[in-house]
Amino acid sequence: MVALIAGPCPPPRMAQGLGLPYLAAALEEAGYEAAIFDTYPPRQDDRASDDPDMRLAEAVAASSPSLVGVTIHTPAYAERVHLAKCLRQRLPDALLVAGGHHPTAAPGDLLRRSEFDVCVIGEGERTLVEIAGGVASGRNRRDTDWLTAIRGIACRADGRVLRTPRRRPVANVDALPFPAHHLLGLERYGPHPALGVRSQGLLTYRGCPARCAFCCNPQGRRVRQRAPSRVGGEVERVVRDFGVRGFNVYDNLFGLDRAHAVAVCDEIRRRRLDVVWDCWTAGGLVDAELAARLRRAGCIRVGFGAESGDDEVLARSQRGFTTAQHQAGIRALVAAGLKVQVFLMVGLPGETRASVERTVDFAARCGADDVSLSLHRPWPGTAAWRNPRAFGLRITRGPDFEAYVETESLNRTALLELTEEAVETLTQRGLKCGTLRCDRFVWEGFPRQALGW
Ligand code: B12
Ligand code: SF4
Repeated sequence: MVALIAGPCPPPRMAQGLGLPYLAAALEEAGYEAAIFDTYPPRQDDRASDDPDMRLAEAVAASSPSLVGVTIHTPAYAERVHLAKCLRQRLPDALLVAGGHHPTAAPGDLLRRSEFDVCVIGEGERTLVEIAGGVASGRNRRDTDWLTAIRGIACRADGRVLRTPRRRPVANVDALPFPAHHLLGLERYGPHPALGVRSQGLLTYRGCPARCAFCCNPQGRRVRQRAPSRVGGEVERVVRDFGVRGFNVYDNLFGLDRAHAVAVCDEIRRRRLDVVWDCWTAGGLVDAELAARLRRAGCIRVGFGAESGDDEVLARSQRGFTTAQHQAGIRALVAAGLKVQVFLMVGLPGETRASVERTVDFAARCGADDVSLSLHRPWPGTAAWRNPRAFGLRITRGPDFEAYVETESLNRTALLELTEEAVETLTQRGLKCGTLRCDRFVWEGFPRQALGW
């Protein structure tokens, strides 16, 4: 039995990332039993631990897994290290495997400082199945020789961290089974706030050829498309088997390959499924015609990664788009009747007071319905993290990957104040403007109990 743990959330759940459902499907296809744990068990009586991670570890241990996999995003680093400690207490012999963006970017640190036995680097389907095969044949966590023969991992060997040769991403993504939605307990899910109905993630391709300095580009640079008929088949199955009518398309840039995007829209429409969905794009990748197709296929909302209203900042961030391209894309989407939420950051390479003003102006003028304006948080695995000086940034790092940036002309306090002022200005101008604050739960000690976790 393999237990997989996603970044647990307080109930009700909303659209889940697709990593664990894809991993679980690959395990099941290979003949292994898998379970997904994505919510902290509530504290039902006085005997239950106060610590939500310990309650989760106890719930996982009740199914006696020999292998436990945990997804880690950087802002949750310290919490997942603590979770691993709880898991180790309850499951002294289970192999603890970490995967996802953080272990991919910084496996050595995680292995040195936590109870995890293995970090899986990059896409995990093939790698996890091989690890599960080893565990099923009686291999254990104390003898690491067998692990060193598996590509695409980091593990401890003779007291050192050892990285095995790289594993290439799955070339034919159509060969992967559909995500294991049946393991998610979809009846517990609440409606997605932007779609108004229960929703699930969906990918029409993996990869991103762009090189944005602030992004860890989780899927590698090579684009691997799914056949539109496979995408349509997955949508149809989720609607039919689980009564879910909403989809969050997690493609990095919808419209990157126009012909593929058109074929996906047409395929969804052809199946007459009465679904609503949203997706992410940037620049002028979606023009008027593609926007109209999106609308006809059930797309009602688009997240738009404009990032800055200043061309110099965009160029120094290697964003690959100009403000004029962003503006054209937003206009086309709005004209087609789609709701657009534009995402912007403060603190990118080359940021100055004047460039922040241009970002505020852009947000106010661009025609989007909603604006999300956040402070740039640097992630390991990004070009900016690896070589901040090349981007004119200074990055101060804390022990648990809490990090903040300073630009050539703006220090941390100034950037934070400018972000807050910008949100206030836009709100005063009548725009719906928010900021991504999820990371504060972790970094600023937000009392989790207050959320009922
Ligand atoms: C959907 C999504 C969410 C959802 C669901 C999150 C989730 N549980 O996955 C929500 C809205 C909750 C969310 C929240 C946040 N997210 Co988010 N999110 C995404 C998004 C758009 C898609 C994820 C996805 O499903 N990908 C498709 C699947 C197939 O790929 P995958 O998740 O990478 O999984 C594969 C591998 O990574 C690996 N793998 C993953 N987990 C594991 C576990 C094991 C055991 C193994 C072996 C392998 C493995 O195998 C998987 C299959 O190949 C990504 C961007 C992206 N394109 O991936 C950002 C992304 C993951 N998010 C990111 C961030 C920063 C956040 C937030 C911090 C945002 C914020 N400031 O609030 C929060 C943090 C949440 C938390 N506490 O952990 C960053 C992560 C950067 C980093 N270094 O950690 C990303 C990469 C966006 C970006 N480029 O900046 N997010
Ligand atoms: S921010 Fe988007 S476009 Fe840029 S590298 Fe990351 S996934 Fe690609």
